[in-house]
Amino acid sequence: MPEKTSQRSTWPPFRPQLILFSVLAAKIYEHELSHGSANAHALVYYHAMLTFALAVAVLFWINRSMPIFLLNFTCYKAPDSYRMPISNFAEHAYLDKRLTAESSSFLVKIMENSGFSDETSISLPQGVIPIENKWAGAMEECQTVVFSVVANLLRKCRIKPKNIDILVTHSSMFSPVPSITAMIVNKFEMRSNVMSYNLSGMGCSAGIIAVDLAKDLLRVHRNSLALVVTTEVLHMNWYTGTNRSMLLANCLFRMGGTAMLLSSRDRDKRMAKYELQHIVRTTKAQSNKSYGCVFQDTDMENKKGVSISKNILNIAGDALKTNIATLGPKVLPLDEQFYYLVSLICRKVKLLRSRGIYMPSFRAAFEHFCIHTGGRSVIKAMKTELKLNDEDIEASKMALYRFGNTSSSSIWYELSYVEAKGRMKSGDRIWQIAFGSGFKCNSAVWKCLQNLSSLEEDNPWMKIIDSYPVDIPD
Ligand SMILES: *[C@@H]1O[C@H](CO)[C@@H](O)[C@H](O)[C@H]1NC(C)=O
Ligand SMILES: *[C@@H]1O[C@H](CO)[C@@H](O)[C@H](O)[C@H]1NC(C)=O
Ligand SMILES: *[C@@H]1O[C@H](CO)[C@@H](O)[C@H](O)[C@H]1NC(C)=O
Ligand SMILES: *[C@@H]1O[C@H](CO)[C@@H](O)[C@H](O)[C@H]1NC(C)=O
Ligand SMILES: *[C@@H]1O[C@H](CO)[C@@H](O)[C@H](O)[C@H]1NC(C)=O
Ligand SMILES: CC(=O)N[C@H]1CO[C@H](CO)[C@@H](O)[C@@H]1O
Repeated sequence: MPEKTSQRSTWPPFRPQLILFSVLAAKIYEHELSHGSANAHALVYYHAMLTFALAVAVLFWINRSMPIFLLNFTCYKAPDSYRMPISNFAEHAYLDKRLTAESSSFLVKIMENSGFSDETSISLPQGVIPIENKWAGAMEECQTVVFSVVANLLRKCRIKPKNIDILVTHSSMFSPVPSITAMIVNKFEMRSNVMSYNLSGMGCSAGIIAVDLAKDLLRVHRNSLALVVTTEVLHMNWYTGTNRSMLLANCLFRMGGTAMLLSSRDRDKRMAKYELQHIVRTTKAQSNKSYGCVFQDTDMENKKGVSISKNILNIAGDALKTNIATLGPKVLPLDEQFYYLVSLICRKVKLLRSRGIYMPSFRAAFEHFCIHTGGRSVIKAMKTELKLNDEDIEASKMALYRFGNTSSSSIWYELSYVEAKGRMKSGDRIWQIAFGSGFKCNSAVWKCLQNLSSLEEDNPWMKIIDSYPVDIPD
């Protein structure tokens, strides 16, 4: 069963009652007219109906679904001194006396096949050998990323911190007391009545959940501004045991973070970059297999780590199918929906048994795709599954290559890539798909509102974009 989508149908309001009422009114009016008598009566009814129509129009206007705009966003770009080349990583692995020789070579082998460049970054405190799991280091990493993206964003949008009404942060593994939202409110001296929410533990796909929450809050509190910050702090997560599923997580993640400014103010439409169209959330946590797929646990030596299951691809595929089943009807053109429906029926009545379900072509519904950088194999599987071409997955591949698995913020690095390439045009539709522990698959659909310049300052791809795409052998 697809999870209930977050787009509730409060629109239009009280539909059945309204229709019944209109029909009754019309019948009475018709009856009066057909009897030819009582012109005055008819006039009264006529007026009553007019009043009624007006009331309905006002009600619709009040309840109209409010557009949510994305004004601007920033992605963290680490300075060059934070680089973690693969050779460096190998040194970390081999010189760490806590790791067995076997574990070290396993880590290095994974790294060499990761599709990462030598330019991905980790935080400075994490760069010491052997890597220490120190709280102070984690705090420093978090503050470096979060303060930098928020400061840049506020500057970009020329917004004062006091103008922020809603603040939502997300970090899956790192949950300090007081929370990251408090950290931001303290640093930027926000208002005392700012509505702040910190999400944690919700995995790599929860950047979209944070946007979803902000969206709902913006609809309730009209004319507001929401700041959404999503990041992952890696510092405390260096695993030194021997369980391979847990060692995986040492390799994959890199420093990164995103801040975005959402608005429900009508006047922001002229300036906004994107308008939010849909958010579809799917969780597969009902099933034990999905639930245990990405799992924090202790190994036999009581060392804490996050294990990543071998069949993550299948589980992700499953979650994706459920997500698409809800998203498809909202975005696909009618002919694609028709083929999909026919193939479903054929399968139900056991016609064409050998063929699978028709996978609709999402290229008809979107111009750009931002697929979570869950690793080379994930991106490759998505490409075949969704029938995409090389250009569609270019942003994902390059973001993985340059920035690594930046968890929940990866889809924003990809969006920046498309912008930096100068491909984002007014009216383009963008699909962001994120996967994460739970197991969850979340989609966000945006529409671009203006032709975006490729020369924007503060794009993480600025200055380097011309050297991409690079060829990465499969
Ligand atoms: C977003 O920020 C950049 C960098 O400051 C700026 O050049 C651009 O105009 C902004 N875009 C919008 C739509 O405000
Ligand atoms: C590694 O950890 C996972 C999760 O706790 C567990 O299911 C698996 O059996 C462990 N593998 C080994 C070889 O200990
Ligand atoms: C899922 O796991 C729980 C506890 O481990 C168990 O009680 C339950 O029966 C399992 N459910 C299924 C469908 O296997
Ligand atoms: C990247 O992060 C996601 C979210 O935790 C994880 O599911 C995925 O396995 C990671 N990438 C790889 C290559 O495993
Ligand atoms: C965007 O660019 C296209 C062509 O590249 C042009 O036809 C269109 O008018 C532009 N739209 C806006 C809003 O500037
Ligand atoms: C919902 C949620 O994740 N709340 C967290 C907010 O921050 C505090 C402190 O960091 C956590 O303890 C909560 O779990």
